[in-house]
Amino acid sequence: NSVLSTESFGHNIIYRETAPSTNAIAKEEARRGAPAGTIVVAEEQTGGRGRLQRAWFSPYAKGIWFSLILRPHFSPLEASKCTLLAAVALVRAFHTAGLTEAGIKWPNDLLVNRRKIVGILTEMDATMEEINYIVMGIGINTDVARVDLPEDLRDKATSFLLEGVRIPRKELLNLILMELETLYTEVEHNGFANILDEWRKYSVTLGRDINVITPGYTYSGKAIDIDSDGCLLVETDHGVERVLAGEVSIRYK
Ligand code: BT5
Repeated sequence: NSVLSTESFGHNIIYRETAPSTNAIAKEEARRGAPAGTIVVAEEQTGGRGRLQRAWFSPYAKGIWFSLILRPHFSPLEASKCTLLAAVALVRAFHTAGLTEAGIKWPNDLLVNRRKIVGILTEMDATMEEINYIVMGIGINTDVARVDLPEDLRDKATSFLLEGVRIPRKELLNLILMELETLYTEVEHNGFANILDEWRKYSVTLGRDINVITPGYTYSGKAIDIDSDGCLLVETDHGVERVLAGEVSIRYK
């Protein structure tokens, strides 16, 4: 903890050499009353998860695989914007670390030169009225080399190493926790508006022609903006569609 410069984020650390998924552990710990700001970090995940039950590749000591427990006072309806908050915090931290080309692909990816370097998975336990906890899961490829990548990720993924930026994982995690804490504190006081503005600046999705892929059907259009709920607005031949994060993927055309 001596290296941490945060007020509370990361002061309570649950560290595992290996874990199925840090999100699963964090949810368990949150249910058992772990305080806000607790993080779960693993060197390796054997069952790392993305959205829609997709797998997240998390090889030993080659990345930062962690989950942060939050207990916010805002409405459960605002929770999905935590993913946007995390993305903005990560871009800021990456800038400080010397990786300046990272852009945000809505809703939960950071890309460098069209390749994915970060995935974010936000999960929540809440009633209609209030949030019990949020678990924000973040996976960052730091030391992943080309040979480490499975075939299907060779052309889709990148890392700090592959982008030629070297930074110790602890240092990067500290930078990230500082930015997350700063933005989260700002949101608890002033809401999400400023963060959505900053998100727009870092977005590599807005202005693009995209395919929206839902489990049921696919359609195409142009990503024009996000609204105050963090939904993506897509201009199609039939008018503007409002796309909710969670159950969709988008693909650039
Ligand atoms: C995500 O899902 O991008 C969210 C990933 C969240 C991972 C963190 S790690 C800590 C915490 N614990 C967990 O179990 N999860 C969180 P999605 O948008 O569904 O993207 C998944 C897709 O990304 C996969 O289908 C692959 O195509 C690709 N992918 C998997 N592993 C990758 C990696 N290491 N780097 C780049 N792309 C990857």
